[in-house]
Amino acid sequence: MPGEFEPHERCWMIWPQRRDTFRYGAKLAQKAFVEFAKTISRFEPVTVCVNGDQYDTAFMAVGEYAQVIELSNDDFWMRDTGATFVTNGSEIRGISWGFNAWGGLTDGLYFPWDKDEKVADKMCGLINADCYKPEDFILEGGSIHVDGEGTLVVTESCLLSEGRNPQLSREEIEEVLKEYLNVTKIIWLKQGIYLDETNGHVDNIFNFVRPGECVLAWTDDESDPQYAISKECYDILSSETDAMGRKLIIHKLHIPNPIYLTEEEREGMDQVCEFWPPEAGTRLPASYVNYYTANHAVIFPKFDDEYDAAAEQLLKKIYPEREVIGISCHEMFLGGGNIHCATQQQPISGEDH
Ligand code: KQY
Repeated sequence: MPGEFEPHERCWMIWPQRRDTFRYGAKLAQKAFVEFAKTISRFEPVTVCVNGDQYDTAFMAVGEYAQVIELSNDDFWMRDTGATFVTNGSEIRGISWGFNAWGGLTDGLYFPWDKDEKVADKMCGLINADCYKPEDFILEGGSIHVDGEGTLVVTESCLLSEGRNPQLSREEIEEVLKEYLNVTKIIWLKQGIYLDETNGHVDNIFNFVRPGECVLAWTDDESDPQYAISKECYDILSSETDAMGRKLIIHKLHIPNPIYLTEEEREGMDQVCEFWPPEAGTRLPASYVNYYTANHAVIFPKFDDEYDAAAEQLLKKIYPEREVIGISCHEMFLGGGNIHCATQQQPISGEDH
């Protein structure tokens, strides 16, 4: 699996539509999404997948910037339901992991998820790529980050969660990941961002800038529960070497001030059961690390927070060769993820590389 910072053929996304996670029938999330898709399309071709009932709406909104195709789905998060692409240097193939809405009937986030389960297979079909299907193995794309040179970073809280692969030991999970992603070194962080409903996806707390160099979500506020989590990640990353034997250069990317779900935002979401949407006042898992590395660009989430400027400054410093663009992400973020979770890169296959 190439690193995300390597050249892309295109970026895949899904039109936001869920009424129980986005507010006001997802209208505000759709507006934010258009800005987002338009920005990515300046750097690489974009494909937007959409359910049939919203095809015309999506086409009118983003058809000018993206290829819009009908592809049934249950939710917006292409990073997690889409194919993970791998290449052997001359050919590209997809991996269609099992998907159970972040924990199935144990602690998953919705039911049913049958359309999401098929998104990756359909993507591979559309680009005529062969598709691997690991048997009885649940994984989301947001729970893995690779450096393209043999190193994979994951979190224990997610990959060892009860709702995913409880029948497998940590060693057995490692075997599957090594085989399908062709990695030789797996670095296990303990947890992701505080209260992240994905059981702590790695892509909200950590990212590779390039081989040997990474960013880590951070806070200087020792009273914030995030502090102990980030500090533990920092200690693990500083004591590890990657697959090539390098010590990692770690950049601390300060999180925004805590953001809480407001009563007004909650009221805008459809109530679908006793425990959804969550209560007003619930802290949301905000992190600038949830950015997308596009061809020649980095597109990062802005939270209208005092730390937005510091995030932009750091990203510009560590990505001098890329344009760094901030996008107001709040409406998409209300859905539980962010910019990185909403995308899936298709790497350029070997021959074009
Ligand atoms: O963070 C992600 N990769 C997706 C979050 C999904 C939340 C569903 N409500």
